[in-house]
Amino acid sequence: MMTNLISKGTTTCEGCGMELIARSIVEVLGKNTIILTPPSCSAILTGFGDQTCWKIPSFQSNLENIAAYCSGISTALEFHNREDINVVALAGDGGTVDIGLQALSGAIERGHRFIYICYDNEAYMNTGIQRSGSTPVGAWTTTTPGGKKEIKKNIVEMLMAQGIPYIATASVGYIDDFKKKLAKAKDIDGPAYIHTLTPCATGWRFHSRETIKIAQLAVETNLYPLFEAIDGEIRVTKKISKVKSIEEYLKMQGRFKNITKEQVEYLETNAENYYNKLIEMEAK
Ligand SMILES: Cc1ncc(C[n+]2csc(CCOP(=O)(O)OP(=O)(O)O)c2C)c(N)n1
Ligand code: SF4
Ligand SMILES: [Mg+2]
Repeated sequence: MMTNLISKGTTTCEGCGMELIARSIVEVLGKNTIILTPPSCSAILTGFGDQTCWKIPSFQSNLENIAAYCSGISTALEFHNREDINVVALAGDGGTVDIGLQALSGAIERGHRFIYICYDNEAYMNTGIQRSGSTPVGAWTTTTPGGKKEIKKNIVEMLMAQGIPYIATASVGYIDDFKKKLAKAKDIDGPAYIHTLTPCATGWRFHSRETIKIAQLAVETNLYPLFEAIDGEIRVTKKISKVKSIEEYLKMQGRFKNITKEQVEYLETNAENYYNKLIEMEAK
């Protein structure tokens, strides 16, 4: 198993959830991998000029077109009978659910073989913590100083509606679950998508030592259920028997300082309903 395909010193913030996901990607997929990053915090790993943290081929796309680049690279590899090489996008939530959505949807519709990993830190962090379509209701960002009014976009449901052959959610708090899902995604003969929750100490306003705890709590409160769907068949990969309090999760993060009672109630009801819906779909 390869564990050293990213250099030791990087300039991500202390406790960055995205960096842990990046390290797990190279550990699971190994050196036969081409990694693409858009403008975002993952671009820190790709670097600039002749400096990079990756010890595998890497490519920097634009924010709106990473999936189009994946399509092209994947097609070229297919032409050269090099399907042993993994094509992987590591993109943020803004570059996925907002700005790059059209290219992603198109690449999935055409059925290219590539793995798209969205690391969701729930805002445009690299440019100064602006709200994205993936920012949850009630969260402070620099463009929602009183808390976001709108609800989080459910990109996983959108892509499932497109009939993607493999899709999963993951959390940096359950890294073995992420690695298993990535190993499955590698063997899919078509597009695979993993939506990964990666807390960001800088933008969410918590101490960097709490990254894993917060990522686990998001799952244990049912705010962020872990599941996968292979050809539309859902399997909940982490069953929650004793649901933890959403208030506990919110209190750990400065960004929810001004969340309203109604918004908390919405989060609680929605989390419960969505988890129950997934369990019902699994039973079917
Ligand atoms: C079309 C376009 N709009 C805006 C930008 C400026 N920009 C660069 S990185 C970035 C933030 C991306 O946010 P996200 O995808 O969530 O990744 P994160 O920074 O959170 O890691 C933005 C807005 C850009 N490069 N291209
Ligand atoms: S701003 Fe957040 S996502 Fe970006 S490097 Fe820092 S901790 Fe990681
Ligand atoms: Mg982001």
